[in-house]
Amino acid sequence: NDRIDWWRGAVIYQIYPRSFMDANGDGIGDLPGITSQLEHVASLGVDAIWLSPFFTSPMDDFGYDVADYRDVDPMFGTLDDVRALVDRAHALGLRVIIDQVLSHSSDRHAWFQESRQDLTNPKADWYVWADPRPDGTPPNNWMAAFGGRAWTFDARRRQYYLHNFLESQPDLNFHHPDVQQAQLDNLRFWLELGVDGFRFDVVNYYFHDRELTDNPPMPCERIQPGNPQSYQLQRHNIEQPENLAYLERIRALLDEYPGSTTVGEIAGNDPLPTMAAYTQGDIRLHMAYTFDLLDSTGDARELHGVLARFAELGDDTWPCWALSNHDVVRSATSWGEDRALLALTVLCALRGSLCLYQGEELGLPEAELAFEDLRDPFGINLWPEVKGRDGCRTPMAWDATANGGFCAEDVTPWLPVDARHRPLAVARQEADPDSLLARVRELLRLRGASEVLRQGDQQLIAPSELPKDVFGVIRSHGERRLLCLAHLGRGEAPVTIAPDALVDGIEGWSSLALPGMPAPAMEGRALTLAPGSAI
Ligand code: TEU
Ligand code: CA
Repeated sequence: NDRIDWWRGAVIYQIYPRSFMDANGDGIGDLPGITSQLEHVASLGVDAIWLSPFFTSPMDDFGYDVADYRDVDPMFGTLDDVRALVDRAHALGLRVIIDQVLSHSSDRHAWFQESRQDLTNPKADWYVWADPRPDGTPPNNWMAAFGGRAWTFDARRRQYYLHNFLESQPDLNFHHPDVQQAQLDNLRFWLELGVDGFRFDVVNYYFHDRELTDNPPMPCERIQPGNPQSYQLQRHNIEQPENLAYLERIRALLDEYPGSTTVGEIAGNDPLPTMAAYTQGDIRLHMAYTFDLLDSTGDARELHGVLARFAELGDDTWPCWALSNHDVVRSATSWGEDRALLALTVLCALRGSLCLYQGEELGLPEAELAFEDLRDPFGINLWPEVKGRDGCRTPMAWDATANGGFCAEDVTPWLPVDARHRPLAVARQEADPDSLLARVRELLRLRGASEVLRQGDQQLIAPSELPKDVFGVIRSHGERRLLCLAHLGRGEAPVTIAPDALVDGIEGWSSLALPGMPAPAMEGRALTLAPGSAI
């Protein structure tokens, strides 16, 4: 596995450091805790890990507010703990991708502390400052993702600063060449330390329109009630053309480190074309993802719609698909608790690289939390209209003890362990050869061993050619073609399909046993597929 393009078709396991494993008994996960559990991750057969932020931070957004890009928050450990983690991962055959939150910093970053002093200091233009309108109101109508205006007034400078997220997450001004260079230097620091790549937070948010043009209103049907940012199209606060050239500079840096990789997170109103543009030609990002599948509920038409729209943008692209992460409802809940394996099976059929989120291999459902237990500012600020992100961030379930083995039983974990997670804990599933965990290992082994699945082309089958609720793709690589079908209907009725009618010019075919899926009934050259199954 020392290929330079190992990332193409790879499976990446996302670890949320606060919630993976607490090694020092303070109820918060940490780097030594992660290192101690990497064997579990390696046993799944994944290629890499992605670590959510562990950098120095006041934790207003749980590390997505960085106060020092080159150090570790004491809560998580030290730089030596990062080195030990990277060494252990490499010894286990796992690459290490770390989160980089370049678009904004914490307001406690030294850069912002300096920038806010006056209008003339050396970092005065490192953030996005603007004068109030004559009546004292913010310079334009932009809204923040976590509630309220995207502008906060600073009494010392008598100006507003831009923050697309929390007030304590000021946006850096990427139009400034020194900011561009400073962030490239930070990336180099981590490449020198030995990491294999980066997951870039909101990689399409780096640049804003310097004219500060007002955003247009959102079409009514797309407004999410209670989420103020969804009331307007994010047209001028993010997603500016200058970003393309900057991503090429990032790529040139990465190319100095053979085998390194990048995956960009693309948020906003119309992310699919951006994902295509950023990965096309393999000169900017290696991979990118959007929330389109993360928000899916496992409906055949919905899946086809997203993938077809992306496919139209060209095949010279490389997506990284995921169904769960630290921002969205866990897939075992959004798809249904009885469909956790089905969800991962469908995911494994797709062209692109994949992300798996900690606990997804166990089928953990979204945790239910009382308002008093919430910690996520997004969930707290917009409660009760918007369901926050704490439900997918509760501690990993390692065993069936009170705190799921995440921390000792007499310690209070930073978020409570959901009682429904304990019976699904790793130790429980290890003891059961028919567990979801066992199936997921088989499934990932099957995907890993298949050149067609990892690297092959993909042709989507139009819903009109398939029975209702069936999702299908044809993957191909060289002479080999693989027809992947899933019956995503929730009713009782099985469907019959003739593969010969779907794949042109085949002379013969055989069906592949999928872990945990009933063998399809075959009659002549037709297959019968039960609801909730895949072939
Ligand atoms: O997420 C970007 C983003 O768009 C989400 O915050 C989204 O708006 C929200 O989760 C509602 O679904 C990234 C990180 O993944 C997230 O954890 C950070 O809070 C955010 O950026 C700010 O850094
Ligand atoms: Ca700890």
